[in-house]
Amino acid sequence: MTPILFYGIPSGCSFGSIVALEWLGEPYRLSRIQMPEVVQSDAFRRINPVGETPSLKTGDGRIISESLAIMNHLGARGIGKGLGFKQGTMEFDGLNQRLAYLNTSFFNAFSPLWYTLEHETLKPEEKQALRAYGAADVAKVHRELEMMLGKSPWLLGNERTLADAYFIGIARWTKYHDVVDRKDYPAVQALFERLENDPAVNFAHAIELGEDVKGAGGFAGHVSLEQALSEI
Ligand SMILES: N[C@@H](CCC(=O)N[C@@H](CS)C(=O)NCC(=O)O)C(=O)O
Repeated sequence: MTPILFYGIPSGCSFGSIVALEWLGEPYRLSRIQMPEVVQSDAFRRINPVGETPSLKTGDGRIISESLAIMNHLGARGIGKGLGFKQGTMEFDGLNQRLAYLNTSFFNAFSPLWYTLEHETLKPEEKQALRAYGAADVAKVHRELEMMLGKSPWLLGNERTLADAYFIGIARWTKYHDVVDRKDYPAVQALFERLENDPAVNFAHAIELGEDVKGAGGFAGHVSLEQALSEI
């Protein structure tokens, strides 16, 4: 069966997995999961018991959850395209290190900010403390990424990898929180702009917006959660 990526809307971190699938170019389908309602439903918990996207149903019917695991799965399929590397090589370790950083430090820096947006009952002083914590952390990870990038165009040097695909899905969250000006981090800004001009990133934006788009060739259409469940 054609793999299915379960992606969360609005603005899920699964965005990077959509970009990765487009770059890979192999056939895949998408299943659109509304957050928080559907992602936390009993039906979706049959896909991922922790009630989070992304999850990937592989061609042989297994379910893989967690962005890092999905990226490494897709990376292994994309070795010939330079998207991933053979485990045990220096290049694999480098990619895994970047992905781990993005999936922990970078992702988590935004957590207090999302929490303040999603919990309206917080007291003003609680909101203020969480926002200050998030703002400082988001600035810190931007400083760190600027240092990691140095003069390189991509997160691993001269060629794009799945680390860049995952990066863009998280980096665009600054537009919701307004805590850093990315232009203060020129290498991060350049990477962001390079990716925003990438057809796969434009495709992923259009998918999130519910537009009718074709992609680079691998995308084989949407399936409902019900249909995906019936294939398990
Ligand atoms: N560690 C997981 C985190 C996944 C995660 O937090 N997903 C969010 C969207 S970015 C989600 O599905 N949240 C459920 C909700 O909003 O109810 C990963 O990296 O895949």
